Amino acid sequence: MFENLQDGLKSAFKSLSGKGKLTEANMRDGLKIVEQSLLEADVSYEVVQHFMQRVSEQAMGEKVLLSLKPHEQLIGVVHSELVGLLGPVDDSLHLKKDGTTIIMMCGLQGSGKTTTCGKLSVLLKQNKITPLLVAADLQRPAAIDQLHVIGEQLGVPVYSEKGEQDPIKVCRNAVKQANENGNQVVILDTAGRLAIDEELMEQLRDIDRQLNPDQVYLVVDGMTGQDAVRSAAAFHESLELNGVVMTKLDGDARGGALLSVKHVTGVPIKFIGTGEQMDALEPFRPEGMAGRILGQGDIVELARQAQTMMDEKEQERLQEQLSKGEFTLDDFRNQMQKIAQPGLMQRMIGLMPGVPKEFKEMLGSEEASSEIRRQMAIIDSMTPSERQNPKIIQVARRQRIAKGSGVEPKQVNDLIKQYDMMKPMLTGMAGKNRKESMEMVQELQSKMMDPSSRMPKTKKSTGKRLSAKERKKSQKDRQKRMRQMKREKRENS
Ligand SMILES: Nc1nc2c(ncn2[C@@H]2O[C@H](COP(=O)(O)OP(=O)(O)O)[C@@H](O)[C@H]2O)c(=O)[nH]1
Ligand SMILES: [Mg+2]
Repeated sequence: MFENLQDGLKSAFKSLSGKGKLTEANMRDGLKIVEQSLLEADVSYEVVQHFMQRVSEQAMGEKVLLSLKPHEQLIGVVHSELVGLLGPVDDSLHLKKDGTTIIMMCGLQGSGKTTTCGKLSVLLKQNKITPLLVAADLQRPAAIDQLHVIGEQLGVPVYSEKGEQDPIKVCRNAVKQANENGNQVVILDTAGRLAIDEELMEQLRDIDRQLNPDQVYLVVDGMTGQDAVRSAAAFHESLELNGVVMTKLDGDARGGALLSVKHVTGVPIKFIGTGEQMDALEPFRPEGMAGRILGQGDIVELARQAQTMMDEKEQERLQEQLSKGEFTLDDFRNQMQKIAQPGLMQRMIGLMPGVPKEFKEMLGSEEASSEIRRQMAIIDSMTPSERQNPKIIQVARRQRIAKGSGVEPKQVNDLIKQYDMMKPMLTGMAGKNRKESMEMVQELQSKMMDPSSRMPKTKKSTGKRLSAKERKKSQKDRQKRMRQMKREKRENS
């Protein structure tokens, strides 16, 4: 997410690190890079000015300039100013205790309204609430079908009236049905247009007046940059929005829209869409987002997503099993299958703190997911008793399993080794108190952070000493790199 912005900010901080105490001139240079990165990320000019003024005031102060690690102080300042720019946010849907809560979704065509209706249903269902989705986009016949497909996929009821021309009528009847059926929440999927026009606004205002929704959300496409901000301003003018859902932040979005919309329009972002899958909607938290922009990850969101991978019953069952010291290859396979869901791995990796970019790319790559699929195939080729007790897998069995899953016997071995490493860690964690298990997670994390401990090496050292000629070449290369680095340092300072 927002890689260019991340890189830009990183290079700004890097230019200041290792300098000890900073001069005002050093700091000004660093801040210039921060400003440049924001502008390149398509943050609105006005927001950049405001932001830089606040950051500069603090950065030029004694507290930062005279501190021992000024660049770390500056990161802290930028972090808190980002949080200030994005928040405060209230990600509650404000559901009524009694009666039906009506949520109206609006936005331009293709912004992700219908998809977001489905995603919101997933979040609601996690809280044991089944909403009624209403097909109020009557502009395009396919829109009704699209909502039905999503409803079916998620097990959520959809209300529609084929052939009806009046969206207000459809919405009214839908609310009536929700009341009768006891759906606590009604989500209206309204029509959009290619561009903002008065007719669209009039239709939406009409629905707003007649249905009196409790929450009105605007869905904007985060990839469209400042256009998203402009459309938020226009919709807010007409409808008094309660919040924005910014979608498609998983793609090439540069981050400018996300950072600008609250300051420019006053409407907070409530949720962000981070993928086409139905579980790719996150409640928006400014602290977490600031952390991600600064490359520090977002542990809270990571934990939230990890939790949604398993329902309560499953978690309980696994805990109970683990505390008895049981964790079979079947369980191992289940865990892998969860992680292998399309898009999930990439999203989770993006939230991890301190993972180097190349490593992220590797873990999120197609290769990594096909590796997981391969591992699942290996387990699938085992008999139930082998899965219960992998110790019985010796040469002959190993060969049979390898053949069955189309891998080399060594890969079967590797998988069992991995499992042997995980099992004591997981079962050990089950009986532990919070502090102890956090220590274990940290240990696991530091193992994960050390790319050499997990990354398959592309070029393996043979352990042989290089020939004289090769040594000379490698020395030359190193010297060249050093000279280049020195030159860059001189140019930057
Ligand atoms: N990558 C990505 N695609 C999305 C996201 N949200 C929606 N889309 C895609 O955007 C397209 C338009 O979405 P749709 O919900 O039909 O938009 P609508 O016209 O506003 O109802 C579809 O192809 C969706 O899969 C998102 O968060 N990330
Ligand atoms: Mg739609």
